[in-house]
Amino acid sequence: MSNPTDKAVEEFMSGLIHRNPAEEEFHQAVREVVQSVMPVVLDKKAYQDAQILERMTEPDRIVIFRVTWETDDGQLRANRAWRVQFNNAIGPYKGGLRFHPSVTQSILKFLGFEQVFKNSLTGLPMGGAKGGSNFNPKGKSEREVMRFCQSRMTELHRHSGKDTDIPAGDIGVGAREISYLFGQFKRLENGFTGVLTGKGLEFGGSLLRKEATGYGCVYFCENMFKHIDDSIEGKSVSISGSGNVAIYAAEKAIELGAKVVTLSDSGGFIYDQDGSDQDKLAFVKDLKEGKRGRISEYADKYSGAEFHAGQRPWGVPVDVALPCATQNEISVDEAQTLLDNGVKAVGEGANMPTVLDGAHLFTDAGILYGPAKAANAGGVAVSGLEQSQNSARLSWSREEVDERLQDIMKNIHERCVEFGETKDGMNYVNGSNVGGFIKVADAMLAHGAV
Ligand code: NDP
Ligand code: 2IT
Repeated sequence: MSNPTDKAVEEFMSGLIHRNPAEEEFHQAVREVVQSVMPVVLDKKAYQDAQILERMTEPDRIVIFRVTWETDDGQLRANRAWRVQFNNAIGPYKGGLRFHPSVTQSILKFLGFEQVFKNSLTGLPMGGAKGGSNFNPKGKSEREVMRFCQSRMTELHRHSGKDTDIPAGDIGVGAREISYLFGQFKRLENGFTGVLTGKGLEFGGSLLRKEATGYGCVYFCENMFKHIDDSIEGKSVSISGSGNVAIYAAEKAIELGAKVVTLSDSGGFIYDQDGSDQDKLAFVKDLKEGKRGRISEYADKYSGAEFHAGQRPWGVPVDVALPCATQNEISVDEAQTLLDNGVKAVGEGANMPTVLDGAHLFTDAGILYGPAKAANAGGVAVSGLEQSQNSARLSWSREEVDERLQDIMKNIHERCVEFGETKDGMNYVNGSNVGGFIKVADAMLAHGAV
């Protein structure tokens, strides 16, 4: 290994892996960042003296607790829950909660770590955190979900607060769960504060928070296209997932004149060769947000669409791919297939949806590759705007929030260009990692040994 940067990355990673055994997702997320920021660290002795990388990869704290709750037929159940408070150098801890049976500490550490850089990129004063539980909301009754959320908040409220840590949604945590969590927080604290974001509009939520991640992802793609004098208009788009992020990414892409041909869930994907439209999306919203149904029902309803059970959508030739389901949902082979089929842009609505070697393929091919911490930052950005509105005790119009969201996505793009464009071309991975890193690292330097 002749290159000093590569050598420093490997030395750092071997220590990190030793300290955090069997946390593969966390290793993956850290490796991607360290590959980008190591040249900056090697160039600045103050970062090395302050052990900046070692400190930024160690969460401030992790709270692990048991959540006991009762089923409708009176049986007791216990789940494990976490809150990973990763870094509060530039603002109170901020990040979502994930309820999914696959949740582990490694997954929440990777998500919390990513959130630190993402939140820094938004330009808003937010630190990074993530939490969640291996609880599976699927198949549970409304009352069971409510009892789980209440029991979870009974512990979590000690660690939350509008100036301490502000949770929000993620996979398996939407408006319903946030509402139950908020209700219990309010009751325990005897106070009405903006302690969660993604709240209902009736009790302190922000217009456009629901749409923000998906819309923001498409705005980021449009900024990438603009940078090469192109546009998403007229492009074919494949989207994975059919949850909060996927639905609103599809809505905005269609509104901007793109043709959305796929959606998916863990059961498979639908291919709609005619392209989806706002009416079909209204059906999906009702199916997923209301009835909690399966995406296969789209193909039952619309005869032009096919359902491919047990498969992901990346084999369909498209101009733009928007992975909006979960981590590591684009394998190396799938990344290669997308490239072979002529993909021009990939915008990551989900967190870390592409395996590391697949991400390298996208960057090396020189396509427009918008990594998650830049492309999906619109959700947490509007969460930040929800907090601002709560503090000011007012609410902005939909147009006002949308304008701010568009500005924030444009600024994030500019920051990526500032730190990622070289004579060899544009590298959004380096741009977002370095752009997010510097602000947090400098704040930590300023704070001294804490
Ligand atoms: P939802 O729970 O609303 O939807 C998740 C979607 O992804 C569902 O269609 C689900 O299918 C599918 N999915 C989840 N896990 C898997 C899996 N292991 N394999 C295949 N499909 C899966 O979550 P969101 O839309 O909120 O989140 C999607 C992604 O976006 C996540 O990576 C999240 O971290 C990220 N994100 C979310 C933000 C937000 O504001 N909500 C902000 C930024 C990023 P099924 O129903 O079958 O499980
Ligand atoms: O991954 C994410 O950025 C989120 N799930 C949203 C976090 C938030 O605090 O709105």
